Formats: sequence, C-alpha cells, structure tokens
Amino acid sequence: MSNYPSPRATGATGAAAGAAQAGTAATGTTRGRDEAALILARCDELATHTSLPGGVERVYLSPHHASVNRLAARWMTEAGMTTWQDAAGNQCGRYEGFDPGAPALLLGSHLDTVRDAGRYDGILGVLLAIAVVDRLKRAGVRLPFAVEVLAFADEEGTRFGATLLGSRAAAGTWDTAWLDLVDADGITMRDAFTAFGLDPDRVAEAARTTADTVGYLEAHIEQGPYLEEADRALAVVSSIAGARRFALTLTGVAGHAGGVPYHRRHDALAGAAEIVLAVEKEARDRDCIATVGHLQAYPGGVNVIPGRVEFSLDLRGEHDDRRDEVWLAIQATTAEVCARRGLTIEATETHAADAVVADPRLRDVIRDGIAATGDTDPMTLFSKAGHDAMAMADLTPWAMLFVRCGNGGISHHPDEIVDAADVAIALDAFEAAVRGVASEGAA
Ligand code: HGY
Ligand code: MN
Ligand code: MN
Repeated sequence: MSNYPSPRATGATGAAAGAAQAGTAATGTTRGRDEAALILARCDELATHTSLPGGVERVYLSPHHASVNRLAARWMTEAGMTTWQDAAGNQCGRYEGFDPGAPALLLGSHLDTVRDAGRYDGILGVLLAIAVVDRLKRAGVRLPFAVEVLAFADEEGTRFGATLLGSRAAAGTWDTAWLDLVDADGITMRDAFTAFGLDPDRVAEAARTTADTVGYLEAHIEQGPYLEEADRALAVVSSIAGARRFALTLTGVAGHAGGVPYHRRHDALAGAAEIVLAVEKEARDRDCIATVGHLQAYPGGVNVIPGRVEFSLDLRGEHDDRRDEVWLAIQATTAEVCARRGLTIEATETHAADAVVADPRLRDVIRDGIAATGDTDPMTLFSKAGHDAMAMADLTPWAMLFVRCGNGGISHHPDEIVDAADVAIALDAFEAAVRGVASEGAA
C-alpha cells in the first residue's frame, strides 16, 4: 500500500475503530434513515437528467452530463468539499485532512448510464461517497489524509464505445486515439470535448499521481442475484472480471428473399445467428460470459436477404487467459461459418481491460467496515460487472463494497432497485471503511 500517512493515536485499529469513532452504528437510527432517504431522493433527481423521455440515459459530454456535474458539485460543496471539474469532465470534490495538501483517499464511481438504464448503477456509489464526507464534516473529523470524491464522466462507453474513459483519464492511462472515435451521429469525441467546453488536448491534466493517492474505494450495486439469494445487504469484492469488447461486421450478398435458392445464398444474418449461438456455447464451456448486445441486419427489408450484419461482442472472464481462449474459439467458429456460407468478417476490438484483484489490505478494511455494521461474516463476491476500479488499479490500490440490489439483481434496466435500509447500512460500512483506512495506516 503506498502513501499511507501515519495516523495520530487512535487506540483500536481498523474499521471497528472507525465505526466506534464515528458512532456509525447509525443503521436503523433516524439519522441513518434520513441520510438513506436523501441519497435515494438524489438518485431520483439525477434520473431526471436524461436524454430518454420516460427513461434514464445520460452519456459522456452531453448537456445532461454537464447538468449532473453541477448538481454533484453543489452536493459536494454542501458536504464541505472544494470542487472542480477535471480535464476529462469528471466532477471532483476534496475534503482536506488535518495536513492540508496531504495525499488523498479517492472514493468514486460514475454518473453516466447505459441506454434505458436504472438509476443506481454508479450513481449510488457517488452519492454514498459524498454522504461519507458529509458525515466527517458534521462530526468535525479530519483524517491523516484528504478524502476526494470522483464522479466519473464515462464508465459505460455508451456514446463512443470505449469505456472507463473518466477513470482512465484520472489514472493517467488515457489513449489520445479515443479522441477520434465517433458517436452514432458521426460526432468525434474531439468535437464533443470542444462543444462541452473542454480542451481535448489537455485531457492528460486529469491524471492523478500515485504519490498523491492513498488508495481507491468504490461502493456499487452488485448487479447480480447473490446478495439477495443470501439475504445479505453487503459484500466485499475479491476481483473484477477482465473484459474485451469487439465490433464485428459480417458481409454476404443481399438478394431477393424469394428468388435466390438456398444453395446460392450468402445470408449474413443466418451466418451471424450461428456465430451468436457459438459465442454463448464457447463462453459457457470455459466458465466465462459473453454477450451479443447489439445486432443490426442490412439492408433490413423483410423481402431482402441480409447482405450485411453489424454486431457487438462483450466477453468477460475471471481469468484473462481463459477469456482469450473463448475469443480464439469464437474466431475459429466464425472462420468455418464464413467458409461454408461464402461470407467475410471484420472484427475491431473496441475495449480491453484485464482482470484485477482487490488490494488485500483495503479489501480487509471494507470487510471490517461491513462487520462494523453487525454482519460479522461478510460475504465476498467476484464481480462479472466491470467498474471504474479496473482503471484505478493502474494508479493505486483499490477495494470495492457491493450493495444488494433487488428484483433478482436486475441492472442495466429500468427495474434496477435498492432498499433504503441497505443504503443506510452501506453508508455506515463505507464510513467505517474510510475511517478504518486512517486507523490501519501504520500497519
Ligand atoms: O459493463 C459493465 O460491466 C459495466 O456496467 N460498465
Ligand atoms: Mn453499468
Ligand atoms: Mn457501474
């Protein structure tokens, strides 16, 4: 663990001390319930900043990105933070420690969404982070380090395809080639930066330094069914799946749906259908997970054989080598289908992030934070969902806190839901973890 400042005398160690100091057994108290209610009300307010009538959709460098940054800045200021928007469009807030200018413990998650999203993915983690700082301010507590909240501007990659853009800028791993990516309207990221009021040639200024960072903690909804099945509110994350994303184009020959006999067809959609089923089979056979989330057939006439199909591939695995084996197997199947059906394939990799393992010491601080809420045997979960922590791992040690989401853990869907009591417990655990970092520091 880098840059651990030596804490002042704090007696007991770890998050238990943090909880004791904070008196954060606030779960179930009126204060905890009121804070959770405020967090959920803010999730609802943020959900109104959307480009999708009747739904939630907020993408990078959009007017809604700008308006939620202003809202988050206001809430950060109310929580005692100084605020700024960084060169990548992340909204940042800083709460000084007792040594002004000390390295910072970073708390964060993202404010952008997928298409037709829920209202808690990313958003809950940003608001829990702000609420933790608000508790420190109200208690008049200053820690041996600063606490910064980063509301990342693009984790999902909805607009431009490449993902983790905000956190990669903060981690110093921004790729300037991304500025040439174009959105569905043909607008380049470079032009979108300028229209948003940012200088695309200064993105590197958003990068943090490891020397100025104590670590990174992220609270996030689980986006899966396991906490609900186990009837637990919280879990600590062990590791995050490595992901690769591709944009593929399968090309055959368009033709008359009646006039072209089967033996003369080069049907791109029939070929794509075989490949989509192979994606599922090859991933399942290797305990990985792969999804074709987007597929478009052209020209799209009901009486025209599809001559071209454009589709996506999202491929993840706990171990990068197994995940890469799946990609090789999918490529082999695709080659066989193309040879047999007289098709051609083009594949462009649009995203790659290796699997990352949580820092053992910060992971234990999260565990102790959960234990401080009364769950004395905290659950540990592997995350198949990607998170900004994957990018922040290049900068600093990281750990994550998962919060139960109901409805079978549904996410990336309007039915995404969290329970107010779980939010109150998560706030207690997250605050205890932040204080635990302070009291663990010397170890
Ligand atoms: O795709 C993911 O796993 C994340 O929600 N971006
Ligand atoms: Mn997501
Ligand atoms: Mn997310």
